[in-house]
Amino acid sequence: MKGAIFDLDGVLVDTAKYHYQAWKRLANSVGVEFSLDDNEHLKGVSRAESLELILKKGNIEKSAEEKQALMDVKNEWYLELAAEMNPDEALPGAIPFLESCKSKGIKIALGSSSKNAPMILERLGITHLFDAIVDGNVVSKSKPDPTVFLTAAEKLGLTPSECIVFEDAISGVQAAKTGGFYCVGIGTKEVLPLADEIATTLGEYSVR
Ligand code: B16
Ligand code: MG
Repeated sequence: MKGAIFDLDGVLVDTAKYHYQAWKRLANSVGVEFSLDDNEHLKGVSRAESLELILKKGNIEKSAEEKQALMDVKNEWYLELAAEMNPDEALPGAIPFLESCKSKGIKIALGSSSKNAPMILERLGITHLFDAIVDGNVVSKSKPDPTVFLTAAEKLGLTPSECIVFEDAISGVQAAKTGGFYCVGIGTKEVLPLADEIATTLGEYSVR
């Protein structure tokens, strides 16, 4: 492995629970039920496409302006929940794993769908560890499209076969595999059957 590409939410930091809470509140506010299982299909998916999935589930039509207002309110709720975040909310083993990659000369990139990624990296105090940051502000095609990971590899000056992608989302594992990457799924085999291997956390992966 010459390069390691990390998803953010659910791999490096425990923000997936905040996305879930904010989407559930938003869905319920427009009369749509929203379960943990529904949430699995939103992980890694952009804000706009996540809203489309919720509206589709409820058979709800909204104008472009109404959709923008709903996305804004969801993000406001998400940011309220994430406001108190500090380095303790990095997932187990995540920061030591990034540091050990760095010390071995492995290039490090972020491959996230989130437009809030730069703020979250700052809160965790880990921005300086990244050689490249590709997020929802840079790439408009959302996972499962592989563009986010292909752009990250390109920015590192590496090919997909020289990199490993670490992902917790069904859409993200699909994106990595479509892009030609080896993919470590952070989670369970049941949820992420397409991953090349599974680890519960990055801490668990680093000790192998
Ligand atoms: P935002 P990741 C993704 O981040 C999240 O998994 C997904 O739940 C979220 O909707 C998406 O970012 C967009 O996030 O609303 O902050 O722009 O897992 O690709 O790091
Ligand atoms: Mg994720």
